[in-house]
Amino acid sequence: MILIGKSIFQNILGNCQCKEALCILQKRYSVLVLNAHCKHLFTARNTHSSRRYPVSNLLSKSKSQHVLSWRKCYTNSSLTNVLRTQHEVSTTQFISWRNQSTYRVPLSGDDDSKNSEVEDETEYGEYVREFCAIPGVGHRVLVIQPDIKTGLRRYFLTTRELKLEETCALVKTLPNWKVVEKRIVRTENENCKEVFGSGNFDILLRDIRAKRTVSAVVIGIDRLTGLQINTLQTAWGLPVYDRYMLVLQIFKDHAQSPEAKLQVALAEIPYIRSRLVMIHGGFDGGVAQFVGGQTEMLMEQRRQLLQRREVKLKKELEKLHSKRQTIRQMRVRNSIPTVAVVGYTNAGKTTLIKALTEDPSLDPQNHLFATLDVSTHVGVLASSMKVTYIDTVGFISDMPITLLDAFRATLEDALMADIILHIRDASHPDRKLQVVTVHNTLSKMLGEDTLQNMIEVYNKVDLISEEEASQLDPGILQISAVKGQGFAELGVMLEEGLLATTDHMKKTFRIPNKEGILKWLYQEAAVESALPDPKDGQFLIVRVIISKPAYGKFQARFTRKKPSALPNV
Ligand SMILES: Nc1nc2c(ncn2[C@@H]2O[C@H](COP(=O)(O)OP(=O)(O)OP(=O)(O)O)[C@@H](O)[C@H]2O)c(=O)[nH]1
Ligand SMILES: [Mg+2]
Repeated sequence: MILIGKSIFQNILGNCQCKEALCILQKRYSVLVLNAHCKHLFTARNTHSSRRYPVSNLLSKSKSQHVLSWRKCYTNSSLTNVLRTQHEVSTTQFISWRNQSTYRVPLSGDDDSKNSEVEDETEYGEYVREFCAIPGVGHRVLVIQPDIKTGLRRYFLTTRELKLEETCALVKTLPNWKVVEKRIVRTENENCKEVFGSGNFDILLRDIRAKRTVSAVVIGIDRLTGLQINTLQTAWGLPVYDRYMLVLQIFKDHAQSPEAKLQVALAEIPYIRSRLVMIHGGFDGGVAQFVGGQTEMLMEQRRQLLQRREVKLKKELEKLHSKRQTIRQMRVRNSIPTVAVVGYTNAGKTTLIKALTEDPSLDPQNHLFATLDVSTHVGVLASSMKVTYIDTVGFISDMPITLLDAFRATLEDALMADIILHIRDASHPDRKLQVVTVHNTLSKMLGEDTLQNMIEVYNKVDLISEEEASQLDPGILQISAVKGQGFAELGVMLEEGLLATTDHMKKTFRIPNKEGILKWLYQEAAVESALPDPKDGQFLIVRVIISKPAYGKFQARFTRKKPSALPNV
């Protein structure tokens, strides 16, 4: 039993008339099932061919007993359902022409809505395999960084060499991917079909064909068009990837929680959408010439499928999101101030939180996008003030906003924190671009106001010389998350910031030297110090940081008229 997909049919149609194509297929396969995509392609080709054959005519003349009716627009899985119920076939295989692989198609049940969900999943799975699948064995990669001098993609605050290094770092983050060669290639117009001008393109073509050690090419551009990818892949005979694809794969690889997995699945959809549009929207060769009528209908079906999937994923995410909102409300009730730690990927966010909280669950790594899940960790400042640190996903330059959009809900939630702590990597040669990237991304996502409650620090100063340190932006605290350098000053800054942005206040009480009140204060507030009153040993002078509600409770419980608070120190 063979189920023929669009691509294989398209390939056969590419070389002959419709009637002949059908004959070839019938001879080749004992049972022939052509799905809706084939139908559309076939019809489109038929109306454009010099010899016209109505599809129904062809079918009725067909000798094969096993060609299923095309009257209904089947997707692969609804066809498999027909096969299962009418032909008692329990499994079938799908042949994909593009990646030359054969894989099983799950058979759907009888329930209609379940069927359509399974259909969607199966069809979507095809797109993923076609546009996003990478081999598990890894790749030996040639990284090409286009040298762009003008236009929106020109290098701003960075250099082509640094950009090349970052693209290589992305490649190396993927398991079993190795950079075997890297080069910078000049281009006048990176938007053209071949990305590079004819001279450089020919040199690349010659070199790549001669190299047997290279199994894939990565172009250090945020996003290539479908047409560009097709053109380069055809010319070079190797898979070609852009930075979006790399980041997407890293995200897929690092996503652990259900939430992160859903977000990555959501981030994948715009990528697939753009690839489908590029192929069927009239920009690419092949099917583009048949745009109109049936092909438009097919495009519309696909658009709706992607939309359905997007809505479904967003709903599932929303469920998790509301769960997190409840946690946030609880946090507010418990009055523990929050600090969201943000920054460029690999800047040291997780390392710093681990150092400040000693939370063993945190696992900092020398990888790009090691953290994809928002997580919270409670630490205590020198003043005994409890703080919840929120670890977040790192940013990267040229990150397509569609990719980040998938993480927006979680980030927005995290960034509702009382303070945003921006970790800059002082040791990175690209630190200026990194800082601007973080600022732009935050203000793009959450508005300019977000930056107002932000504290910034330079991390990794143990890796730079004193001279380099003196050239950093003055007025920004320098720390080392690994060595603990600057932690005292950081603690003070956080405390001051939190006192300004939350309802917490510093108070000094004179209380009787009995266990009861002090115990209560230890439970409800952060006790900085509790010392005997030098004037009267029967009393204690207690310095606390206390929230407004807790202060209200203190007054109601332990003071009759006015609070016996001493003036703030
Ligand atoms: N020498 C030195 N290395 C540091 C310092 N802070 C972090 N690192 C290292 O930098 C690498 C990245 O640290 P992470 O804490 O995972 O960075 P991150 O910002 O959480 O990265 P993502 O989760 O990928 O966004 C790790 O190898 C850390 O050991 C520092 O102050 N000094
Ligand atoms: Mg991290």
